[in-house]
Amino acid sequence: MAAESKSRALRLWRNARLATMAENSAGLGVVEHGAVAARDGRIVYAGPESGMPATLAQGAETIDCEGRWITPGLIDCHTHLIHAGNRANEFEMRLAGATYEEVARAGGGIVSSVKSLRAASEDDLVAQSLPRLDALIAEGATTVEVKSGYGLDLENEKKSLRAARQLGEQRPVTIRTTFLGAHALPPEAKGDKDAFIDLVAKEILPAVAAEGLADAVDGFCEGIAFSPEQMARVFDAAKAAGLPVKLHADQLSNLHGAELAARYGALSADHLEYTDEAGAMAMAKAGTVATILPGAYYFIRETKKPPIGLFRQHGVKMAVATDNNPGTSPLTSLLLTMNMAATLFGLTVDECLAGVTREAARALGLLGQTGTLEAGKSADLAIWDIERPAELVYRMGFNPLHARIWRGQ
Ligand code: DI6
Ligand code: FE
Repeated sequence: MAAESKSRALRLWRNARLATMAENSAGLGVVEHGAVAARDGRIVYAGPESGMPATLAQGAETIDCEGRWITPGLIDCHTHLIHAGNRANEFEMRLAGATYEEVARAGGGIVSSVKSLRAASEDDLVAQSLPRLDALIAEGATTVEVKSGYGLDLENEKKSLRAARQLGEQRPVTIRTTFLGAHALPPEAKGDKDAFIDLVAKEILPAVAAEGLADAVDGFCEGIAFSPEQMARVFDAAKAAGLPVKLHADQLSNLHGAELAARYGALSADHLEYTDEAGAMAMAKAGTVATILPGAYYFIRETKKPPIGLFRQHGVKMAVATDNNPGTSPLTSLLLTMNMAATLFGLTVDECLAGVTREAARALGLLGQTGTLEAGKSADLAIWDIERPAELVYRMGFNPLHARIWRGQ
């Protein structure tokens, strides 16, 4: 009996080609004749099949991958997956000529999603968001970050984060929650941004943190949202609550959000279309990951590209994510997101794949747990019917996933 349960806990995927994405290996960390072994949901070996300790093969449940590629399970490190309804109507307005900022200033935009979210129950939010999560999972996602930010008061922010946690109970996937209270000004704030930031920093954030509902804190630093000074007050509250920070920075203009994020040791600064060299240098120094969000760039027809060359030059790590949200990126495909990052911004195949695995894990503070195929990490794998990794970036709207493994299962 004991031997039987032991053997069940040991699983071996052999006859595979691996893109380990390991930090210290060149490129994708390719292993041509590779195997991955996992015990109790953790990787105990990932490398050449010939170098695997013989004891691992004994009693293991063995899966012949028939030469398929194995990558780390994909990670979407920036989503607003929990939302109610959609904004296809605003899409139509923009097609008729309005800009995203004009739609927002006319009372549409984020605030219209706030109205929908407040009207929805927690269970309704979960039910509406599960199909989006399922779309990510169907393409091999094993970890997904989910932000609040459409509640904008204590009850509705908590409801959003509880709904996000529920997603992780209803599906075999790791959910990381981020409190995005400083996303937009709710109607009841009557234009007083400072008073609202006080409410977020002094009441909502501490309460959310005390209930353990958030793994990190984010904000929208922008002309149509909050100033760097206001964001700093939220970040101070996050630090006081012991939570790491991230920032929507320099998406529509350069308010030096990247530098602000770096100053607070942020896990990531995200969007970054208008970031300048000083911002890139500050991020490099702080180890803040640049999260590239080509879906939003594409969807709002932005023309200013994030400074990929500066990120490379200064050694800023780059993650790639969907930014799934109803207003600027109704995108639920990490494969298509990689294609956009390559085609629109010139990321290489290696950068794209690192961006949705290792660097996405880093952007969530999870690099010790997932994001590469290395002993000690969670056995989060994606097995693909492809001949070469470039195919994952190359196709548009085709899913070559063969199997997805989350924590060894
Ligand atoms: N930047 C974005 O692109 C999204 N949020 C943000 O801070 C847009 C969210 C929305 O329009 O609903
Ligand atoms: Fe976003």
